[in-house]
Amino acid sequence: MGHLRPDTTDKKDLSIIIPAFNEEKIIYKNLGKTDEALKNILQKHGYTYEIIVVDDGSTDNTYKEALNVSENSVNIKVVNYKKNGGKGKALKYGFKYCNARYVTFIDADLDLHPNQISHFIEYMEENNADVVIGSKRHPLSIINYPTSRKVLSGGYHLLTRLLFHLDLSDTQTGLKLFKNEVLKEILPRILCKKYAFDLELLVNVKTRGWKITEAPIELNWQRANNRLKLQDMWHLGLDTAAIFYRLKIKKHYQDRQYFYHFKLLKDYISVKK
Ligand SMILES: Nc1nc2c(ncn2[C@@H]2O[C@H](COP(=O)(O)OP(=O)(O)O)[C@@H](O)[C@H]2O)c(=O)[nH]1
Ligand SMILES: [Mg+2]
Repeated sequence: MGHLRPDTTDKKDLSIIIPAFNEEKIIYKNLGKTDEALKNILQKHGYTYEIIVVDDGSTDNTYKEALNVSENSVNIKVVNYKKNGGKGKALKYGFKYCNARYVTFIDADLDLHPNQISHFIEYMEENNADVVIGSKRHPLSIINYPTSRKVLSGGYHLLTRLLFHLDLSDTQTGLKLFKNEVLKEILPRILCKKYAFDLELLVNVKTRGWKITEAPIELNWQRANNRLKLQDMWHLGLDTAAIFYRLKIKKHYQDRQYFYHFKLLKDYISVKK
């Protein structure tokens, strides 16, 4: 991380956004682990960070548990809203509270340990990239997760390759790193709120000409149960078809300054409220 110079403005060096839906059993422990990891890989070396937890309308004690951790750490901020909207909505909402040059998305279950963020930052700087995404199909990745999910992930990868010709080997992995300005430009264009959010985001990042690099990851499945339901897969399929329609037929993602500035203004007003 030799090239990441601590910021001299009041901006933090890194914001990490953690979407959380019904995670009361693990959120306390995992936020502690994340804070600890970032202290070691960033703070120790003079870099600053913030952890933004977004409670995505949980119906359990996720919000309370997250607040309990934040009371003991100046680096953790917890935000929430009432109605569950999906991981994409949570990440988009969390970004409104970010104040850092680099922004990371990571899942609350810590299948992907936050220690890996330092490699992501190195990848970004060495490759002069704007976005670094973790890929389960990178030759150096070490992955340990259920076979049913491997099959699903392989099928989805083929489908998206066929439809979008993206030269990316995995759009869906939870760990991603962005330059702040990329998200500022791209997020207002994103309409998907659930799992196809990742695909829509990356399609837009590519369409707008930002550079993406794939990084290896170490993934260790942590959950006792697979939470992905048949209904989620149905939504993923429908949303993917909608992205195809918007990209190829409606040309919705092409440059539309009016649309973009209107959305920015709307988002700004909703944060101020
Ligand atoms: N399943 C689910 N996860 C959500 C939702 N909103 C936010 N999340 C968070 O999104 C991340 C990934 O969810 P997870 O269930 O682990 O998905 P998986 O890793 O693809 O099986 C976790 O941090 C969740 O807490 C939601 O509506 N449903
Ligand atoms: Mg998970």
